Amino acid sequence: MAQLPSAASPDAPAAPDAPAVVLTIAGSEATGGAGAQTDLKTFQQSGVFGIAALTCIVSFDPKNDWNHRFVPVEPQVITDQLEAISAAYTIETVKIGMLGTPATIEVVAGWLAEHTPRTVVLDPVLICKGQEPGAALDTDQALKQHILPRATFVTPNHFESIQLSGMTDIDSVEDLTEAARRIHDASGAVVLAKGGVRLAGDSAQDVFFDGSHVDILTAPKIGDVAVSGAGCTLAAAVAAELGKGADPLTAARTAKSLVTAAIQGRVSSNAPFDAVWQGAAG
Ligand code: PXL
Repeated sequence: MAQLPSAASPDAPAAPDAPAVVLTIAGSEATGGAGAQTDLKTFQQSGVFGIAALTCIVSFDPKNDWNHRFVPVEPQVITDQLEAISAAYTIETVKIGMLGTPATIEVVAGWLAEHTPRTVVLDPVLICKGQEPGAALDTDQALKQHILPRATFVTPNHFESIQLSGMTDIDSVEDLTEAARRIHDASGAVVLAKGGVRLAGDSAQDVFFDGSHVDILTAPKIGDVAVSGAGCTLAAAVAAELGKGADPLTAARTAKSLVTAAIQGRVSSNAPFDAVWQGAAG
């Protein structure tokens, strides 16, 4: 009987270089434009092995102005996912997206404290349209208190930059730079504060600050309306690049060009917003 070559056979092809492993701890957004689905597409596009632990299920409601229906995953089920993941792999690079409740934050903060991954990219998702305002405030407080200090890289959008910096408004790149400095001082993390379509002018400008160096990342603005999933894609691409060994500024630049291509190649649907398409990055 002919013998099948085993992996150890001298005839077996050489194994390719193992990809970097990157974990996202994020919510599911069912239409695939944002959340964990977007993170996994970005990881694949960036050439890393993506893993996801789900924190909540978001289902937009087309009968109610596309508001978010938000269902948290049981804390024990989040713990179980993280247990399986960290038994299978040593996780050195994590991206954190929507957490959604103080109970989820407690689980994730505990896991971060136990496993101390080298790189923690935090997309500080503060608001979900479907959440009850009181609960959202508690969640925001818990995120600032328990997750932000563990982040090594933070990617706040315009609204999140105002909330995290304590500034009353951000109207210019100078304001955004001040916000990035304040968020760095509060967290110690590298900050990529996103101006996106929110600041006046023809370009989408983001401010990078690593504690000593400020860099303004600029790309042409594509339309005036934010595209669903752009923030998730940027943070996931930063995590992927850091996971592959890039330095923070190079990771930010590569992520910015991926997200710009993904916005250019966006997909429209029957929902009132377009979704980014990572595959357009080529
Ligand atoms: O884009 C922010 C975001 C992140 N994560 C989930 C979401 C959204 C926005 O809808 O649903 C799960």
